[in-house]
Amino acid sequence: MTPFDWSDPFFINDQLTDDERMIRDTAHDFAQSELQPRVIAAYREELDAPELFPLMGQTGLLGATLDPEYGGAGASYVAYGLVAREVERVDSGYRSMMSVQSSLVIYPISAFGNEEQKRKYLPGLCSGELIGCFGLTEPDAGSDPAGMRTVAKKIDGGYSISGSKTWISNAPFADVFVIWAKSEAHGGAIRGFVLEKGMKGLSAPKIEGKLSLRASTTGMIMMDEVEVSEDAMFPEISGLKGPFSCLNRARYGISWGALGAAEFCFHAARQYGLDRHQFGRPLAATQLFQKKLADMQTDISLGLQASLRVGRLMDEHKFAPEMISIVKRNNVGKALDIARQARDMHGGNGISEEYQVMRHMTNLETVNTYEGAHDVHALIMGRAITGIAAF
Ligand code: TGC
Ligand code: FAD
Repeated sequence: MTPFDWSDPFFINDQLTDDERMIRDTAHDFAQSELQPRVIAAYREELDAPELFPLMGQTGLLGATLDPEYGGAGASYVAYGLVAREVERVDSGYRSMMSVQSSLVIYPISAFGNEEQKRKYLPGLCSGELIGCFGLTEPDAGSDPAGMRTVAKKIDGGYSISGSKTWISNAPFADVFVIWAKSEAHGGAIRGFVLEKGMKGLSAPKIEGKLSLRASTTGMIMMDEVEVSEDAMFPEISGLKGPFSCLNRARYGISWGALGAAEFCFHAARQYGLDRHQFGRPLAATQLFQKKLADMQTDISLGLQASLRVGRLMDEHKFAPEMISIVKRNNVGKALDIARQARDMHGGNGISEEYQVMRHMTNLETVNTYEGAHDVHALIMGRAITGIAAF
């Protein structure tokens, strides 16, 4: 009989290619050696960490799936998911920094940009010399981005962009801003623009005082008649399918990442239960404790297997966005439950920064909301099941 591996019940490891295992191990070593030693203080003090981008870039973690011609690693979507899992095993905020850069900035420039935009931005974004952000959400348009108010007016030789974006990861220290706006010259259709730090009328104040994702910097983007040339606009892509195509990639990565955070919490709860004695025996010797661990292991292993399947379908260009809604919604929701349970299973120690489970728990509250809130993904699935949009 094959022995059971409690930490990899379905042998995910055996289902990966040699390249994917190598990328995962590289990401794991980087996350444990560079990110783990910083994260407790970074979270406590809400530190900005732009210096992490070149470190991630040198390790090949930015733009992993991009063609090497533009600075990427040409890796599979499964490999990208494995990187997200290893980074988020340390902190969702660090994964956020990485996945915004890869899926929401590098991806749209590579998929929708003209050759000049690709040559100008992609190598620097992949090396981490440039930092990018993605502005879709607005103060009055979150789950419903079609309601955005940011507008691009045609001027001589280009466009003048006005409006505000909020809750934008990386914005306060970003060099490159991918901005979605309604273009008057295109009948109000949503178009994508690449703005640069230092443009007149552009500012990106930090949002202070988050109680979640504190190791990731978040800001607003204020645009007051920011003038850009014609070639700042993505030439072809029009409508919400532009930004939504980017979200597909980021949401998929999050489905793996959240399970990295969940695995951290599961492993920590298991070890705590083995080490901690009450009533004359380890907590792990109690039925309730074991049931909780069994539920965690079940949700993590089913979720990983599902994300691996979706990743393989993405690599074969055979995925539908609703598949991604299933794994983003399920895996993040389950990871949040697991982190809450792990916090409880650590007793009083569970609220201490030292044990780290509560940091994961509060981070996952954000992950459950951004990139399509949990219930919004249910509605995306509901529309596909019934043919009726219930938004
Ligand atoms: P709807 O009518 O459904 O679609 C409009 C057009 O878009 C196309 N489309 C997609 N294309 C590619 N991929 C997808 N997933 C797509 N979903 C829709 C669709 O075919 C249509 O194309 P066309 O050619 O006919 O115009 O649009 P709707 O306005 O009814 O959308 C409803 C809904 C709920 C699906 C959508 O608005 C939604 O997903 N809302 C959630 C918003 C969201 O996820 N925001 C994320 C902001 S970025 C972020 O949070 C980054 S945090 C990252 C980090 O720090 O890690
Ligand atoms: P709302 O849309 O107001 O939703 C509030 C609640 O109502 C949710 O529970 C939602 O599920 C529910 N709801 C909404 N519509 C319906 C409906 N029709 N039926 C039933 N329930 C509904 N955005 C970016 O563009 N770029 C970024 O880099 C970025 N980074 C972020 C980083 C952080 C830390 C956070 C917190 C957010 C970030 N976001 C970013 C924004 C994020 O995508 C939005 O917060 C998210 O899409 C939800 O929008 P909202 O906050 O306006 O909530």
